[in-house]
Amino acid sequence: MLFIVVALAGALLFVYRPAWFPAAANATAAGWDHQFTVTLLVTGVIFIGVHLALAAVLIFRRRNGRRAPNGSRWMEISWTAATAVLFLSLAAMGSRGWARIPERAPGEERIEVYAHQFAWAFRYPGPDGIFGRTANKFVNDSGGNPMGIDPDDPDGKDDIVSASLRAPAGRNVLLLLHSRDVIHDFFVRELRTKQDILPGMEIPFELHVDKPGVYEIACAELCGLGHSQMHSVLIAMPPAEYQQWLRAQEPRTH
Ligand SMILES: [Cu+2]
Repeated sequence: MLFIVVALAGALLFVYRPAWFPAAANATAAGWDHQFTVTLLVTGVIFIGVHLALAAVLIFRRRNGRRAPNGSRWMEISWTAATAVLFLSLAAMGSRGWARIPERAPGEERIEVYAHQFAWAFRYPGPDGIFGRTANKFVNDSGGNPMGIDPDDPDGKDDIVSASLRAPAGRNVLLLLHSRDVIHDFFVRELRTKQDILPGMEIPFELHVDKPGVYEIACAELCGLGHSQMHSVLIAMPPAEYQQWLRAQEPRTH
């Protein structure tokens, strides 16, 4: 009876979905959802089938007082082979999902992401299209310079620094991820993607959001006491509105 209850309760959880993912924000994320649904269906049907079969065997044995046969080599070989085929097929489907990750396009917009304990900062290169030099000694959070832009570098004069990430919807944007201290992780649930950020490395991340909207950015790597407070927002805007916003930004004053 316990096996039957476990099997049916497990199935009900997925049929009624008391909690589920937020809507996917791009085609890659929708691809992951599809893969997840297929995996869940296949493994779910097997899970319920195995539990019901086990329950049936137990009931049958009790009624008839018969012992189960000691084993069957043929059956063991066939379900081991079937499991191998199943998992390899799911893995092959999954690698098709990886192949759908947006590709880098020449001339696409670049935005730098700076993670630090326990906040996010974003930098746009400004009208000249060039990011100014940075160095740790120039880092000044209260002075609005969380990435440490060199005040003597003319390329940095027009850089725009923001506490939230604005990006044009429907376009590919190359994010360049940096960490100032420990390992953090850039995570947007609607993109179904997490990317670790390692100090001392610049990690590229192709961002593509189909629909304008506001999405939470969370740190998905336990990075210290304030980890749970480390979030920001990704604001995907219609491209024209985004350009307008960029033009309206004051360049840094120091
Ligand atoms: Cu973090």
